[in-house]
Amino acid sequence: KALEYDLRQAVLKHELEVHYQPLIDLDSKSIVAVEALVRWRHPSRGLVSPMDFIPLAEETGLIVGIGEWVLEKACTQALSWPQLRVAVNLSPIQFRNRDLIETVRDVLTRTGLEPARLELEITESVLINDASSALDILNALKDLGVRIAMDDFGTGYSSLGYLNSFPFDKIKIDRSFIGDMNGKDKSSAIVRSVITLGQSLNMTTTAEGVETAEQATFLTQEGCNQIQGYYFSRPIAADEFTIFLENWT
Ligand code: G
Ligand code: G
Ligand code: MN
Ligand code: NA
Repeated sequence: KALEYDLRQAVLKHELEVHYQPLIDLDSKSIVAVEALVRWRHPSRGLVSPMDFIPLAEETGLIVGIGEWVLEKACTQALSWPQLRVAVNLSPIQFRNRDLIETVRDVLTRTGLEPARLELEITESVLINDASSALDILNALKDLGVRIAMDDFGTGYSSLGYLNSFPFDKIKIDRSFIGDMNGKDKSSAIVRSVITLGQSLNMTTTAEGVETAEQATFLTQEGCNQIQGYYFSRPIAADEFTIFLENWT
């Protein structure tokens, strides 16, 4: 309850921040996109991870307002990085909210961000309960011109058939597989086959949680399109990201 009160206050007191993590294209070695990740700068607890407040925000419904704020913030910020796409995470609660399509359309109009530069990340869980309405929502989002990424791929319960049935532009391979890779092991085999799957379905593949040069090399050899992880940068504040971008060669 105390935390719920604090979270309501956080929104009013502007204690939420958006941090940004680069996605690197392996062909061009350039930064092609950035993922927006929310943080809470709590007056006494310090920087609170979304893992510690998104669940509460979901239970209380606060996620709808917070999510819209993150979306608008990220789209506005992306205007100052014109060469990049911006990826924003959507909670299943936001996904099922009846106003989602209108909200996304309004934010695009208000900010003037080109829709094709916005990528919405959803997890497999949104597809499970009601696949036919999920398909309607995804198609409506696609009609706005935004891109859709399947986040944390491999951790949920959805079948491979879902990849075929839903209009995903990108598959983000969950970082647990990347962290476990060791050349000849099972995780490497899974990562390799997801990359192949993405290629045959004409979807961009992104590997998350890349922390070492070895992982980056393996992913490059296997034909992964983009990588993201601490090896290049942790999620950082917008000002810091602008400098990071200027120094990237
Ligand atoms: O940045 P990281 O620790 O910091 O994020 C932890 C989890 O919180 C991840 O699963 C990430 O997808 C999620 N997350 C981060 N930012 C947002 C956001 O703006 N909206 C939603 N729904 N989830 C987010
Ligand atoms: O669920 P989603 O993929 O949106 O979450 C992104 C999360 O992954 C964030 O918490 C982000 O801080 C974290 N993250 C990003 N890069 C790395 C990495 O290289 N290693 C680890 N362990 N976590 C990472
Ligand atoms: Mn994500
Ligand atoms: Na992920």
